[in-house]
Amino acid sequence: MTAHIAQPEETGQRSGGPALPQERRLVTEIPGPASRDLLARRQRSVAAGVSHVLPVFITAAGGGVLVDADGNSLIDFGSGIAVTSVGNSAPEVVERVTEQVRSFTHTCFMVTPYEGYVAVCEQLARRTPGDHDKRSALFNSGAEAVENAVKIARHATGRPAVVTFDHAYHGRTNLAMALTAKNMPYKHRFGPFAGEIYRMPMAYPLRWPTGPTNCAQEAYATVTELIHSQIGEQNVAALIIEPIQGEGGFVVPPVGFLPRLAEFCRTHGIVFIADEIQTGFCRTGNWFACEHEGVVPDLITTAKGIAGGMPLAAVTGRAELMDAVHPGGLGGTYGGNPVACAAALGAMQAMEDHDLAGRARNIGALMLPRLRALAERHPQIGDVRGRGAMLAIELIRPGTIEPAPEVANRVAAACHTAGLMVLTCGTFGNVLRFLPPLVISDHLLDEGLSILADAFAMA
Ligand code: PLZ
Repeated sequence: MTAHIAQPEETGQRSGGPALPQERRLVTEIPGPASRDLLARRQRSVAAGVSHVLPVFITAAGGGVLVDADGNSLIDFGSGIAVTSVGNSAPEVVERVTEQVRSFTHTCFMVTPYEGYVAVCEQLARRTPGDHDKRSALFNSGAEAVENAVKIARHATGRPAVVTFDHAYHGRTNLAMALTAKNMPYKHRFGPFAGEIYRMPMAYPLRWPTGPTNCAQEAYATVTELIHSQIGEQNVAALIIEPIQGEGGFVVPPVGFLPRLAEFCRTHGIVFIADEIQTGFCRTGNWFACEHEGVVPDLITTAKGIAGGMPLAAVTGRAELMDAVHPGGLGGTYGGNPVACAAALGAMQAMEDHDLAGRARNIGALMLPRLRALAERHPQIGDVRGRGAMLAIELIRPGTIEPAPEVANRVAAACHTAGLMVLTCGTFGNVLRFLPPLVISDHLLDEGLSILADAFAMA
């Protein structure tokens, strides 16, 4: 017999969004019978290569909770990988999307344009770092934005080489895979990869061979020396970097590294691309993570948080670079779809109205001391790091920096069973990351942190 899939109205709610009861509530084991039935259907119809973190099938979400098909309500510390920063089904997003869907769903901006696309580009010019003249182009996914940023940089400079970093993540399309560092699961047997990509050491304080104090200075010296000796500055179109690395382990470069790299790029006519796909839109306590050190990128790639969960991505940058490309050289059928643009305008409105950058700073201020206290008690926690509401702990074997992915996996699994959604990441799979929706309540944050502490006590 097939288990009954609980509908939102049976769990006391007509729909998702912030009106959902902001509580953790477990009514079955995780996953429950309805989710297990759906999992069986999934296994018969969805390709095995597309995986999941936790097979609870979601029927409603909002604020800081995810409600599943069995009527369980889980605390969300993942935001669908840093996407629903304004919360799931945020009213500002729902209203604008509903209105747009009723008016028209698609024309293709390259066929007959519409205002929403232009309005999103105006907002991007206003919100991204730097007060220079800017242009934007809109796409569907982060990987597509990254591909296009590289196209634009190569076209504008007439140079071939692109510099990327250890632990980088830039997506799953062919060029983006080439830029991404980690083999499993992203690249294994998917080559050959795009050419003219050069990987440099990353300023990773915990793992820098001579220690964190020397990291910024030595990493900068190594990177610039390698670019000079192995590529030649004049052959480099672009350097692409995440201001805080995401999938690669929430690696926060030491202060000074990013500004010096940006300066080096400026000196040599290299396009500095900040990939803010995970860090952008208030996540780190500023609209963009580059702002923490006053870095002004030439091009910036955005996606995820931009549109409250609707698929939208952008490349924004200096007008002279963006406009270097001939008409027709950039685009795509769905890029800047009107419904996604309406969602983005609603999401940015919500970020501004509710000061979500400020809220991200509050979340950091609330969580960091608790995570540091946990690290005092558990020697497997080798590092606590992050900014705003983009935080992580790295698990190691006590007394070493040897990665302990099994501890990360055990703690994550215990959190999931207790109704807390957490994600892991890192080149070595040994980092627990925390990305709550910025609209989550203090009491859910607090309860989530207690669950995490209990999970550590058991691990
Ligand atoms: N650049 C910095 O974080 C996406 C990947 C999830 P897409 N990160 C989540 C997965 O396993 O596929 C990401 C990112 C940074 C680019 C991307 C790619 O964005 O929208 O997933 O293509």
